[in-house]
Amino acid sequence: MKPDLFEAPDYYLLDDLLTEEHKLVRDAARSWVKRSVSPIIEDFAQRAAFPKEIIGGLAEIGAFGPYIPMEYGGAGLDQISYGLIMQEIERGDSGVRSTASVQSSLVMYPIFAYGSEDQKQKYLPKLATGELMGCFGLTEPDHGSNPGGMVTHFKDKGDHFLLNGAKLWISNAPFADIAVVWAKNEEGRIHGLIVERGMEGFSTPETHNKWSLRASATGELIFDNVKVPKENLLPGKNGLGAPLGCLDSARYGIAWGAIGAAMDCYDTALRYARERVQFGKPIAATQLQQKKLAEMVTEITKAQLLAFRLGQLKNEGKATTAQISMAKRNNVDMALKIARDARQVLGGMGITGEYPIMRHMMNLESVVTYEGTHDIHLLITGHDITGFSAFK
Ligand code: TGC
Ligand code: FAD
Repeated sequence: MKPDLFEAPDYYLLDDLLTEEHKLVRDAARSWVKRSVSPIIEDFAQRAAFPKEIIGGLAEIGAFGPYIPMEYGGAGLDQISYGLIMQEIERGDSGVRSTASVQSSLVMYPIFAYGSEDQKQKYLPKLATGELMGCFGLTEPDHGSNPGGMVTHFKDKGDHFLLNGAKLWISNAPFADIAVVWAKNEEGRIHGLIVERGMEGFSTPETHNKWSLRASATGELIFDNVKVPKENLLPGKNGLGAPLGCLDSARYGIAWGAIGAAMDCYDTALRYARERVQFGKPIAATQLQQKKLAEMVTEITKAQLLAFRLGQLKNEGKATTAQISMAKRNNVDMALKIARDARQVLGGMGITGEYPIMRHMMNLESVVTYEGTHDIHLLITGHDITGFSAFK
């Protein structure tokens, strides 16, 4: 793979809107990605292996619980800093960002928001340092877009709960120490349970043969009469709104993360187009390639402004689920289209691992699907503006 010469586009001088803290956090994440992710990621993606050695670095740049208060080991940052960290990590690789998203928004967030004080003290500091890694089990083989139909369930056995069922497509599952699992009780009400590796009847087989997110470990969660201690139930919230509330936080991070992947594709294509000579002149001097590059930077700029404003709304506690859906959907779609155009700018070289574009493009096929598909987010907007749910 080529040396990482990344320079971020900032066409509308977004940096002027950032605080010194935002820029420090962003620049620290950017340098770490150049130093620790870019040199190794292509090799891990080619081998479909998760680079465990990056866990410590992710913790150091504050990627595990950026907005979780410092008293629980988090970085205590605001939502724009959180977004900027996700942008920089996904600039390196969506799978690495996935690892951070799951740990922060899908494991630390539910424990922080819905957990007991004992659960917070027990798990959050260790999750923040990466000493413990977690995963989030919502999706099931027959319930993806419709998680409310889940069949994984638990029964009250007096001194413990007995958990049965299966989850599919779970990021980090093959190596996670704990899983935040969503399951129905005997009344059919959804609750969150913390399941620990080593509990009898709990297994996490890895999902192989992925063409996307190859540097992220994905697996199943199988629960075969697992005895879960009663103190492992998250007491603070139940119902489908509990897992969906975590998704709001993760989807917000993805809206920023996708900008990072798009920036990397644009920056790579721009540099290549300036250097690649055909018909006696750089291809960047041709109108067709300029159209692609000009449209890319326009779309990145629009996505940056959308994410920044959403970050302000999140900081003020005013961001709605539907606003987050719009940003996740728009920005991931934008990144995927840019990846496809950028790959064409590189011609045949675009399909190789010498450049990051094809890897980003394949990764983004998962990003456009997980955390709610492109279609589902459109329908969430449709519901919000018309008042009619297309799901019922
Ligand atoms: P619906 O009737 O609309 O809602 C049920 C209850 O939930 C409430 N609610 C929310 N609460 C908090 N935050 C949100 N985002 C919420 N959205 C809805 C809602 O108010 C209601 O509450 P109540 O009290 O009235 O009961 O539910 P529905 O069954 O019609 O489904 C709605 C739908 C389709 C939008 C939803 O289920 C959905 O978002 N589906 C997509 C599933 C999804 O996103 N799965 C993601 C799995 S995790 C993942 O992909 C991780 S990848 C991570 C990585 O590697 O980076
Ligand atoms: P389906 O729900 O079967 O959808 C198939 C198609 O039908 C889609 O195009 C969808 O948009 C469309 N569709 C569905 N319903 C409607 C409708 N009402 N109207 C119109 N079209 C509709 N889940 C977790 O819980 N935890 C994780 O950590 C996690 N990590 C993941 C990692 C990867 C790499 C992947 C690929 C997925 C991951 N997921 C995870 C699961 C992910 O959230 C689901 O794949 C996603 O929600 C879609 O569910 P599905 O794959 O079952 O597709």
